[in-house]
Amino acid sequence: MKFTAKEKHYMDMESKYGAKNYHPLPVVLEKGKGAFVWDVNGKKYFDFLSSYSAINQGHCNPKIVKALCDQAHKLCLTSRAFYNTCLCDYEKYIHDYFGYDRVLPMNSGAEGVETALKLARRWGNVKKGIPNNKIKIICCKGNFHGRTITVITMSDDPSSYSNYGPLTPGFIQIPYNDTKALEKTLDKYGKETCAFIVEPIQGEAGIMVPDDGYLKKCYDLCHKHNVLFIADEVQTGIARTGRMLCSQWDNVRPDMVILGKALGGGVLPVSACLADDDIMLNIAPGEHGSTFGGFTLAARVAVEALKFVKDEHLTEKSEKLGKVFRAEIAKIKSPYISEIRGRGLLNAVVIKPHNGKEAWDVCLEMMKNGLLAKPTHRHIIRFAPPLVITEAQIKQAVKIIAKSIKSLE
Ligand code: IF1
Repeated sequence: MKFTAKEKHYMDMESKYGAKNYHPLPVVLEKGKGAFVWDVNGKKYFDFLSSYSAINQGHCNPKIVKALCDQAHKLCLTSRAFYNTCLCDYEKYIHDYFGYDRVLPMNSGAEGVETALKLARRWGNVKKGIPNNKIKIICCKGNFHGRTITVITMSDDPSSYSNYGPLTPGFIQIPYNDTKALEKTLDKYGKETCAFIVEPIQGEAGIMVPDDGYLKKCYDLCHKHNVLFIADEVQTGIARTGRMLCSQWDNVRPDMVILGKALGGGVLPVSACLADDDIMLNIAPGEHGSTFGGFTLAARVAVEALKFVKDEHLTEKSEKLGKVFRAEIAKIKSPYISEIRGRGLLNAVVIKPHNGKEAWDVCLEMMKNGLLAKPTHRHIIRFAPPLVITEAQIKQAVKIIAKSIKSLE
């Protein structure tokens, strides 16, 4: 591929001074607005990754940026050593919005997951009476919950967990979308199990949508064994799948919900654990926290990010436009397309290699044609635009996808 001097300038600098923990698509972005981004040469693209569903409200959302800037001119950070005028409003807002007694505010999604694991283990010890060194948590193969040492312990992807030394004990992996496996494991280990953690749709695994009723059956099995049902909604939450929380597709109210990504409205890392008092109040002052957890900017931004989702009916839009997207993709007849799946605007197309080309080549072609998306697990392209995209734009985007795939045939 040929790059302009400007592009090379940025790519070479990153190559020289940055850790090499990513392999980005060769595009250098400079500006974003709504469902679009522009590169350093002024070329416009549809953003069909949305930073892995962190930009549900659209790039540089004016209302969210205003909330950030207004607060930034007043008071940016107090830590939790003192009260401030923002956190309590956010706590009340998110309480009313999702209906949980309390929120424990953190920053990244992985910190949200770590916090949920700590709350669950503490509940298991204090409330369920599981001996400290026996506490277990059940998780699913194919999961992605983040990249900290304990969280990668739950992973069955060697590229996630290998060669980092000893991992954290106390986790049992079972197959995803398999209630029999959960039942068997709970029958055997239920007494010392405090929680089952699951993505309502597995994102990184390739937008794996479980069978209807799977989440509900898991929830019921967990409650039969006095085990907490934890939903990792970091990627699937906040209207992405056509419900405010993806768990709602099965009418499940998880015992604990982990939010992240779009909770920060595409401008700040904001995550949260939602739970009722019986779980939340087992951690005493000074036993858990974070310097920036729930800080004033995050509190103001998160309220605006959630408000925007409701005011703009993004949940309904996501469900409606997801159907349009999948229907339009289904019209593309190509040896490259072997499957389309998803819910709402969290979708994936499985690419069958052909003519020596595969998903990465399709993504490069789409990039040339003005649409950005990236493969996961080599052959699956995730398509997740900001939820502010319009129906006309969805159809325009599918035309680009079709043109790109056809050009490789
Ligand atoms: C990367 C993946 C997606 C998540 C769920 C927790 C977290 C994530 C369900 C942790 C984060 C991000 C991480 C990012 C790419 C992206 C990703 F490809 F890595 F797996 F979306 F699928 N739970 N997912 O999806 O949240 O700490 O990142 O804020 O690491 O490259 P985080």
